[in-house]
Amino acid sequence: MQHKALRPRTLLSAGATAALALALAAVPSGPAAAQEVNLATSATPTASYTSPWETVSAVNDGINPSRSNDTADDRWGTWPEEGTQWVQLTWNQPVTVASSDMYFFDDSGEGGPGGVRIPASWRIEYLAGGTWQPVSATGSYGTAANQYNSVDFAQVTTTAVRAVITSGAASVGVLEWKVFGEGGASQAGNPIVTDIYTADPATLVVGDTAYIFSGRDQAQPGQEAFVMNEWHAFSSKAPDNDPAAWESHGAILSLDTFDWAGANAWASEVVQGPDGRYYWFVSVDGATDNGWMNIGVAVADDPLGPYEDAIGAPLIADSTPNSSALNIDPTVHIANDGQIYMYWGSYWQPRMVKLGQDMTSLASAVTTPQGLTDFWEAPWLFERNGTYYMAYASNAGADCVTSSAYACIRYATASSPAGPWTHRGVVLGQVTSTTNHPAIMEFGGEWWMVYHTADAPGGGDFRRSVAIDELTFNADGTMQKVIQTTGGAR
Ligand code: FUB
Repeated sequence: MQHKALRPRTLLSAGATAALALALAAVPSGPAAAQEVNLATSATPTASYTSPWETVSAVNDGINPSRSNDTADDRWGTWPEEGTQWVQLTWNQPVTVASSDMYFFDDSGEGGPGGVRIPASWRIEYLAGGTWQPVSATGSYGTAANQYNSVDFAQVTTTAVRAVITSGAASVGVLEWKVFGEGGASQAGNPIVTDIYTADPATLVVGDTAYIFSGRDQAQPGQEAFVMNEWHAFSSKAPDNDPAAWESHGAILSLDTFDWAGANAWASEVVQGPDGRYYWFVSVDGATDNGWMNIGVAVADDPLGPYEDAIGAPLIADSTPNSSALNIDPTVHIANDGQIYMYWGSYWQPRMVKLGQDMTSLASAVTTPQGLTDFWEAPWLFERNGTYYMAYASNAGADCVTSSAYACIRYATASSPAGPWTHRGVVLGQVTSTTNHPAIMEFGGEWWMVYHTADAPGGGDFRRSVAIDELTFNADGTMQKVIQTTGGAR
């Protein structure tokens, strides 16, 4: 499925304020300035008619369809009503919009003939002074199946747009409608990706670019299990919790890269090795492991790949002496003296090993680190001012969680990356998903905590979303507890 979080198109920068003063009228296009985001997900959807078993909220739920007869998620349709129908998006504050992506629903071939088909024609209108006006489209209104139909138009500032759809062979329907622009309720704010579900972030800074690598949660609504087959990448020159700050690079690594892997593209980290190449340490299930996990390594010359399996087999498996009860969540760090350390583990069993300079071999026995109080899983190792920090998920302690089903992020410090560790407290409280997972980076003198929650529309424990918030150090090197923010709260 194609990821299309942000389309770097442009709007008039002065448009929002000026055009609002012009009584929400259309204003001409102008020079490039602001970056667009999909504003549809912050609108309230309504429709001329909705089939009783379908829902109009499907049109702006942020879920990308895989094809026009994709019924895996909710959809909007008008069967048995035909003729001219409309679906509308209304914002509680004016927005300035200039383009749209429309994915039509067509249920032919879904266990019967179905009553919804690609329409004969359609157009976009916007509310101006209490009346509906057609937008001035710069191209034609496409009616292709199995893809988004993109329309650019002279930007308008308005509180509502609607797609007026004329049926052809049967009733009409929409799987997803994106409307790109700026304004409305603030779009800044976590989670930073809402058109797919993302989890287990890992950060990497290379020059002037910050990267977030994440897993992708593909569980269907109500499905209480991880379904994770690929890893995605996002980059930014100015990291922030505004989704517009992040460019999506789509799925750049999948289970297919590892011939020996069978399932579970879980938590990972990308690290630049001594040879300058990028090593992506991943948690994956082997093809025949029946639910137990391994750590594999992929390698590439560029942070965004293409990646290939660096070993052709797991780096860590159940057969590795003294491995963890669940061999997941690798974190790798090259210390100031050049030695390379990897920590990982779950089920209260952290583990540590030194890696060879090739990043793909073990250079020590596996040991059990000391001092990681109430460790559950998800370690993240980094260094600041000569002190080593280990952040990790914990599911114990009244200072941490309301129930052991959830996790906070604790941290410990040490003068050596091998420990021993001294527990320092909680740096990130319980989140809305049961799992919690830290990644920490410095960029441009600011520190950031990247994690995941269940906060995206339709989210849940198995439909998580990556978030980012500022991380503050005290003068003595301890970390303040992160203030978690959501949509526009900063
Ligand atoms: O996403 C699957 C697993 O859940 C990760 O490996 C853990 O860190 C937890 O987030």
